[in-house]
Amino acid sequence: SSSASAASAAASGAVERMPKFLVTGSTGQLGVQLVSLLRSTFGAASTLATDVRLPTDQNMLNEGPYAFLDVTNGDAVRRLADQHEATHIVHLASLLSAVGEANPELALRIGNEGTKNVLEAARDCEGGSPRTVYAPSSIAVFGPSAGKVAGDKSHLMPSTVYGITKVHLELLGAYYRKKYGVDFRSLRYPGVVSATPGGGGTTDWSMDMLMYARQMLSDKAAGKTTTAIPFECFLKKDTFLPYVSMDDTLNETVKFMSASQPPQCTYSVTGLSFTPEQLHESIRRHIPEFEVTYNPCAVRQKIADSWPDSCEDSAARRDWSWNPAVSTADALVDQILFHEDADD
Ligand code: AKB
Repeated sequence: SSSASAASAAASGAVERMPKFLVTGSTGQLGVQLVSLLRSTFGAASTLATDVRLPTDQNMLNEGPYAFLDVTNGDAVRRLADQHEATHIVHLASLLSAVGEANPELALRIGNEGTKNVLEAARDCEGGSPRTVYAPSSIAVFGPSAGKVAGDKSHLMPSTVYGITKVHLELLGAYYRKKYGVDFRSLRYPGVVSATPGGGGTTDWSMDMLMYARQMLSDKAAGKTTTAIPFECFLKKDTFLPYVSMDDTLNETVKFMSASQPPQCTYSVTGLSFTPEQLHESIRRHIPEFEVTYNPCAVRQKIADSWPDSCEDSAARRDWSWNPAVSTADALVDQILFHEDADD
Protein backbone atom coordinates (compact mmCIF):
# COMPACT_ATOMS: atom_id res chain seq x y z
CA SER A 1 0.00 0.00 0.00
CA SER A 2 1.03 3.63 -0.28
CA SER A 3 1.52 3.95 3.48
CA ALA A 4 3.88 1.00 3.75
CA SER A 5 6.09 2.02 0.86
CA ALA A 6 6.23 5.65 1.95
CA ALA A 7 7.09 4.62 5.48
CA SER A 8 10.05 2.68 4.21
CA ALA A 9 10.98 5.55 1.88
CA ALA A 10 10.92 7.91 4.85
CA ALA A 11 12.85 5.48 7.03
CA SER A 12 15.59 5.18 4.43
CA GLY A 13 15.77 8.97 4.03
CA ALA A 14 17.83 11.44 5.94
CA VAL A 15 15.30 12.61 8.54
CA GLU A 16 17.34 12.93 11.71
CA ARG A 17 14.68 13.71 14.30
CA MET A 18 10.98 13.12 14.23
CA PRO A 19 9.57 15.93 12.14
CA LYS A 20 6.38 17.83 12.92
CA PHE A 21 4.28 19.02 10.02
CA LEU A 22 1.81 21.83 9.55
CA VAL A 23 -0.17 21.14 6.37
CA THR A 24 -2.14 23.93 4.68
CA GLY A 25 -4.99 23.16 2.26
CA SER A 26 -5.23 19.74 3.86
CA THR A 27 -8.79 18.96 2.74
CA GLY A 28 -7.88 18.97 -0.98
CA GLN A 29 -7.16 16.00 -3.26
CA LEU A 30 -3.57 15.56 -2.14
CA GLY A 31 -3.95 16.91 1.41
CA VAL A 32 -6.38 14.28 2.65
CA GLN A 33 -4.07 11.43 1.70
CA LEU A 34 -0.79 13.14 2.52
CA VAL A 35 -1.97 14.02 6.04
CA SER A 36 -3.04 10.44 6.60
CA LEU A 37 0.30 9.14 5.29
CA LEU A 38 2.37 11.57 7.38
CA ARG A 39 0.42 10.60 10.49
CA SER A 40 0.80 6.89 9.87
CA THR A 41 4.51 7.32 9.12
CA PHE A 42 5.54 9.83 11.79
CA GLY A 43 2.79 9.43 14.43
CA ALA A 44 -0.72 10.80 14.80
CA ALA A 45 0.39 13.92 16.66
CA SER A 46 3.09 14.73 14.10
CA THR A 47 0.78 16.43 11.65
CA LEU A 48 -1.47 19.44 12.20
CA ALA A 49 -3.98 19.49 9.34
CA THR A 50 -5.34 22.94 8.48
CA ASP A 51 -7.73 24.48 5.97
CA VAL A 52 -10.46 27.10 5.64
CA ARG A 53 -13.09 24.37 5.52
CA LEU A 54 -13.76 21.24 7.51
CA PRO A 55 -12.79 17.94 5.91
CA THR A 56 -15.65 15.87 4.49
CA ASP A 57 -13.78 12.79 5.70
CA GLN A 58 -14.14 12.48 9.49
CA ASN A 59 -10.90 10.46 9.67
CA MET A 60 -8.83 13.60 9.36
CA LEU A 61 -10.47 14.98 12.52
CA ASN A 62 -10.42 11.69 14.39
CA GLU A 63 -6.86 10.72 13.60
CA GLY A 64 -4.95 13.83 14.70
CA PRO A 65 -4.99 17.58 15.29
CA TYR A 66 -6.91 19.90 12.98
CA ALA A 67 -7.16 23.73 12.98
CA PHE A 68 -8.86 26.39 10.88
CA LEU A 69 -6.22 28.35 8.96
CA ASP A 70 -6.56 30.98 6.25
CA VAL A 71 -3.11 31.20 4.65
CA THR A 72 -3.66 34.85 3.73
CA ASN A 73 -3.46 35.62 7.47
CA GLY A 74 0.30 35.71 8.12
CA ASP A 75 -0.02 36.05 11.92
CA ALA A 76 -2.22 32.97 12.08
CA VAL A 77 0.20 30.91 9.95
CA ARG A 78 3.11 31.81 12.23
CA ARG A 79 1.12 31.32 15.45
CA LEU A 80 -0.04 27.84 14.48
CA ALA A 81 3.41 26.83 13.25
CA ASP A 82 4.90 27.95 16.59
CA GLN A 83 2.17 26.32 18.69
CA HIS A 84 2.60 23.02 16.84
CA GLU A 85 6.42 23.38 16.97
CA ALA A 86 6.40 22.56 13.27
CA THR A 87 9.72 21.59 11.73
CA HIS A 88 8.07 21.43 8.29
CA ILE A 89 5.32 23.41 6.61
CA VAL A 90 3.65 21.54 3.76
CA HIS A 91 1.91 24.24 1.81
CA LEU A 92 -0.83 22.81 -0.39
CA ALA A 93 -3.39 25.63 -0.30
CA SER A 94 -4.02 27.09 -3.75
CA LEU A 95 -6.74 27.61 -6.36
CA LEU A 96 -6.21 25.17 -9.25
CA SER A 97 -6.01 26.17 -12.90
CA ALA A 98 -9.65 26.26 -13.99
CA VAL A 99 -11.10 27.80 -10.82
CA GLY A 100 -8.18 30.25 -10.79
CA GLU A 101 -9.27 31.54 -14.21
CA ALA A 102 -12.78 32.07 -12.81
CA ASN A 103 -11.42 34.05 -9.84
CA PRO A 104 -7.94 35.43 -10.60
CA GLU A 105 -7.96 37.91 -7.71
CA LEU A 106 -8.53 35.17 -5.12
CA ALA A 107 -6.02 32.90 -6.87
CA LEU A 108 -3.37 35.60 -6.56
CA ARG A 109 -4.19 36.26 -2.93
CA ILE A 110 -4.06 32.62 -1.89
CA GLY A 111 -1.17 31.80 -4.21
CA ASN A 112 1.09 34.78 -3.67
CA GLU A 113 0.25 36.09 -0.18
CA GLY A 114 -0.20 32.58 1.17
CA THR A 115 3.21 31.52 -0.06
CA LYS A 116 4.89 34.61 1.32
CA ASN A 117 3.23 34.05 4.71
CA VAL A 118 4.36 30.42 4.81
CA LEU A 119 7.95 31.33 3.91
CA GLU A 120 7.95 34.10 6.53
CA ALA A 121 6.69 31.67 9.18
CA ALA A 122 9.45 29.27 8.11
CA ARG A 123 12.23 31.79 8.37
CA ASP A 124 11.03 33.39 11.60
CA CYS A 125 10.86 30.21 13.65
CA GLU A 126 10.41 30.70 17.41
CA GLY A 127 13.61 29.52 19.09
CA GLY A 128 15.09 27.45 16.30
CA SER A 129 16.55 27.10 12.85
CA PRO A 130 14.29 27.82 9.86
CA ARG A 131 11.58 25.31 9.12
CA THR A 132 11.61 23.22 5.95
CA VAL A 133 8.92 24.20 3.44
CA TYR A 134 7.50 21.75 0.92
CA ALA A 135 5.12 23.37 -1.55
CA PRO A 136 4.06 21.75 -4.82
CA SER A 137 4.50 23.55 -8.09
CA SER A 138 2.83 22.36 -11.28
CA ILE A 139 3.19 21.86 -15.03
CA ALA A 140 1.12 25.06 -15.09
CA VAL A 141 4.43 26.98 -14.86
CA PHE A 142 4.87 26.12 -18.54
CA GLY A 143 3.14 27.92 -21.38
CA PRO A 144 3.18 27.34 -25.13
CA SER A 145 6.79 28.56 -25.38
CA ALA A 146 8.02 25.60 -23.28
CA GLY A 147 7.30 23.21 -26.17
CA LYS A 148 5.78 19.71 -26.15
CA VAL A 149 8.38 18.22 -23.79
CA ALA A 150 9.15 20.54 -20.87
CA GLY A 151 11.60 20.29 -17.99
CA ASP A 152 13.79 22.13 -15.53
CA LYS A 153 15.51 24.18 -18.21
CA SER A 154 12.36 25.19 -20.08
CA HIS A 155 11.14 28.72 -20.56
CA LEU A 156 8.54 29.68 -17.94
CA MET A 157 5.83 31.83 -19.51
CA PRO A 158 2.54 30.50 -18.12
CA SER A 159 -0.77 31.63 -19.55
CA THR A 160 -2.91 31.03 -16.44
CA VAL A 161 -3.04 32.93 -13.17
CA TYR A 162 -2.48 29.60 -11.38
CA GLY A 163 0.73 29.11 -13.37
CA ILE A 164 1.85 32.63 -12.51
CA THR A 165 1.37 31.93 -8.79
CA LYS A 166 3.43 28.74 -9.14
CA VAL A 167 6.31 30.54 -10.88
CA HIS A 168 6.15 33.10 -8.06
CA LEU A 169 6.23 30.26 -5.51
CA GLU A 170 9.31 28.69 -7.12
CA LEU A 171 11.18 31.99 -7.32
CA LEU A 172 10.27 33.18 -3.84
CA GLY A 173 11.13 29.82 -2.32
CA ALA A 174 14.56 29.87 -3.97
CA TYR A 175 15.07 33.43 -2.73
CA TYR A 176 14.23 32.45 0.88
CA ARG A 177 16.59 29.49 0.63
CA LYS A 178 19.46 31.66 -0.55
CA LYS A 179 18.81 34.67 1.64
CA TYR A 180 17.45 33.15 4.86
CA GLY A 181 18.47 29.48 4.74
CA VAL A 182 14.91 28.17 4.50
CA ASP A 183 15.07 24.62 3.11
CA PHE A 184 12.46 25.16 0.39
CA ARG A 185 11.54 22.21 -1.84
CA SER A 186 9.05 21.91 -4.64
CA LEU A 187 7.96 19.36 -7.24
CA ARG A 188 6.25 20.39 -10.46
CA TYR A 189 3.40 17.91 -10.39
CA PRO A 190 1.67 16.90 -13.58
CA GLY A 191 -2.00 15.86 -13.19
CA VAL A 192 -2.21 13.74 -10.03
CA VAL A 193 -4.62 10.88 -10.69
CA SER A 194 -6.86 9.26 -8.09
CA ALA A 195 -10.49 8.17 -8.14
CA THR A 196 -11.59 11.08 -5.95
CA PRO A 197 -13.44 14.33 -6.72
CA GLY A 198 -11.20 17.00 -8.27
CA GLY A 199 -10.73 20.54 -7.05
CA GLY A 200 -11.20 22.61 -10.21
CA GLY A 201 -8.17 21.57 -12.24
CA THR A 202 -7.73 20.94 -15.95
CA THR A 203 -6.58 17.35 -15.40
CA ASP A 204 -9.64 16.52 -13.23
CA TRP A 205 -11.36 14.77 -16.17
CA SER A 206 -9.08 11.76 -15.54
CA MET A 207 -10.24 11.48 -11.94
CA ASP A 208 -13.89 11.91 -12.97
CA MET A 209 -13.54 9.20 -15.64
CA LEU A 210 -11.97 6.76 -13.18
CA MET A 211 -14.60 7.48 -10.51
CA TYR A 212 -17.29 6.80 -13.09
CA ALA A 213 -15.61 3.53 -14.05
CA ARG A 214 -15.27 2.50 -10.44
CA GLN A 215 -18.96 3.17 -9.86
CA MET A 216 -19.85 1.04 -12.88
CA LEU A 217 -17.70 -1.78 -11.55
CA SER A 218 -19.27 -1.66 -8.10
CA ASP A 219 -22.77 -1.48 -9.61
CA LYS A 220 -21.95 -4.56 -11.67
CA ALA A 221 -20.57 -6.37 -8.64
CA ALA A 222 -23.77 -5.53 -6.74
CA GLY A 223 -25.81 -7.00 -9.60
CA LYS A 224 -27.31 -3.63 -10.59
CA THR A 225 -27.98 -3.09 -14.28
CA THR A 226 -25.91 -0.07 -15.21
CA THR A 227 -27.55 2.63 -17.26
CA ALA A 228 -25.90 3.30 -20.59
CA ILE A 229 -25.27 7.01 -19.93
CA PRO A 230 -21.85 7.80 -21.42
CA PHE A 231 -19.25 9.62 -19.37
CA GLU A 232 -18.85 13.23 -20.59
CA CYS A 233 -15.23 14.35 -20.91
CA PHE A 234 -14.41 18.07 -20.84
CA LEU A 235 -11.21 17.76 -22.91
CA LYS A 236 -10.85 16.63 -26.53
CA LYS A 237 -10.08 12.96 -26.95
CA ASP A 238 -6.58 13.52 -28.34
CA THR A 239 -5.33 15.94 -25.67
CA PHE A 240 -1.98 14.63 -24.44
CA LEU A 241 -0.92 15.70 -20.93
CA PRO A 242 1.52 14.37 -18.32
CA TYR A 243 0.16 12.62 -15.20
CA VAL A 244 1.32 10.72 -12.13
CA SER A 245 -0.58 8.27 -9.94
CA MET A 246 -1.61 9.36 -6.46
CA ASP A 247 0.37 6.50 -4.89
CA ASP A 248 3.53 7.56 -6.70
CA THR A 249 2.90 11.19 -5.78
CA LEU A 250 2.58 10.36 -2.09
CA ASN A 251 5.52 7.97 -1.89
CA GLU A 252 7.90 10.05 -3.96
CA THR A 253 6.91 13.30 -2.21
CA VAL A 254 7.67 11.86 1.22
CA LYS A 255 10.94 10.52 -0.19
CA PHE A 256 11.82 13.96 -1.57
CA MET A 257 10.92 15.69 1.70
CA SER A 258 12.99 13.19 3.69
CA ALA A 259 16.09 13.25 1.48
CA SER A 260 19.09 15.38 2.38
CA GLN A 261 18.84 18.82 0.83
CA PRO A 262 18.88 18.39 -2.97
CA PRO A 263 20.91 20.75 -5.18
CA GLN A 264 17.85 22.24 -6.83
CA CYS A 265 14.85 23.68 -4.96
CA THR A 266 12.43 22.68 -7.72
CA TYR A 267 12.23 19.59 -9.90
CA SER A 268 10.04 18.68 -12.87
CA VAL A 269 8.61 15.18 -12.45
CA THR A 270 6.24 12.92 -14.35
CA GLY A 271 4.87 9.41 -14.35
CA LEU A 272 3.29 8.94 -17.78
CA SER A 273 1.42 10.78 -20.53
CA PHE A 274 -1.90 9.85 -22.11
CA THR A 275 -4.97 11.24 -23.86
CA PRO A 276 -8.59 10.82 -22.71
CA GLU A 277 -9.09 8.34 -25.54
CA GLN A 278 -6.16 6.22 -24.32
CA LEU A 279 -7.40 6.18 -20.71
CA HIS A 280 -10.83 5.22 -22.00
CA GLU A 281 -9.31 2.33 -23.97
CA SER A 282 -7.48 1.11 -20.87
CA ILE A 283 -10.71 1.18 -18.86
CA ARG A 284 -12.58 -0.72 -21.59
CA ARG A 285 -10.31 -3.72 -21.02
CA HIS A 286 -12.33 -4.20 -17.83
CA ILE A 287 -15.65 -2.54 -18.75
CA PRO A 288 -16.29 -3.01 -22.50
CA GLU A 289 -19.62 -1.15 -22.28
CA PHE A 290 -18.00 2.03 -20.88
CA GLU A 291 -18.81 4.87 -23.32
CA VAL A 292 -17.41 8.42 -23.42
CA THR A 293 -18.70 11.53 -25.18
CA TYR A 294 -16.40 14.49 -25.70
CA ASN A 295 -17.72 17.94 -24.93
CA PRO A 296 -14.67 20.20 -24.57
CA CYS A 297 -14.90 23.08 -22.11
CA ALA A 298 -13.39 26.14 -23.82
CA VAL A 299 -11.50 27.38 -20.74
CA ARG A 300 -10.00 24.04 -19.76
CA GLN A 301 -9.18 22.98 -23.32
CA LYS A 302 -7.28 26.24 -23.81
CA ILE A 303 -5.33 25.64 -20.60
CA ALA A 304 -4.55 22.05 -21.59
CA ASP A 305 -3.38 23.17 -25.03
CA SER A 306 -0.93 25.59 -23.37
CA TRP A 307 0.70 22.80 -21.30
CA PRO A 308 3.33 20.29 -22.46
CA ASP A 309 2.47 16.76 -23.61
CA SER A 310 5.17 15.28 -21.39
CA CYS A 311 7.92 16.25 -18.96
CA GLU A 312 11.64 15.65 -18.73
CA ASP A 313 12.55 14.56 -15.19
CA SER A 314 16.16 13.33 -15.41
CA ALA A 315 17.44 15.72 -12.71
CA ALA A 316 14.92 14.38 -10.18
CA ARG A 317 15.90 10.81 -11.07
CA ARG A 318 19.59 11.65 -10.71
CA ASP A 319 19.52 13.83 -7.58
CA TRP A 320 17.09 12.02 -5.28
CA SER A 321 15.96 8.93 -7.21
CA TRP A 322 12.51 9.98 -8.43
CA ASN A 323 11.17 6.62 -9.51
CA PRO A 324 7.41 6.36 -10.04
CA ALA A 325 6.07 2.81 -10.30
CA VAL A 326 3.21 3.52 -12.71
CA SER A 327 4.28 4.32 -16.27
CA THR A 328 1.41 3.11 -18.48
CA ALA A 329 -2.30 3.92 -18.67
CA ASP A 330 -3.13 0.21 -18.23
CA ALA A 331 -1.11 0.02 -14.99
CA LEU A 332 -2.73 3.24 -13.73
CA VAL A 333 -6.23 1.94 -14.40
CA ASP A 334 -5.45 -1.42 -12.79
CA GLN A 335 -4.03 0.25 -9.70
CA ILE A 336 -6.87 2.71 -9.27
CA LEU A 337 -9.77 0.40 -10.11
CA PHE A 338 -8.53 -2.65 -8.25
CA HIS A 339 -5.85 -1.79 -5.72
CA GLU A 340 -6.38 1.76 -4.48
CA ASP A 341 -7.74 1.48 -0.97
CA ALA A 342 -7.46 4.81 0.73
CA ASP A 343 -9.68 7.22 -1.11
CA ASP A 344 -13.28 6.08 -1.00
C1 AKB B 1 -4.66 21.40 -12.57
O1 AKB B 1 -5.13 20.74 -13.52
O2 AKB B 1 -4.89 22.59 -12.40
C2 AKB B 1 -3.72 20.69 -11.61
C3 AKB B 1 -2.30 20.84 -12.03
C4 AKB B 1 -1.80 20.15 -13.23
O3 AKB B 1 -1.56 21.52 -11.38
N1 AKB B 1 -4.07 19.32 -11.52
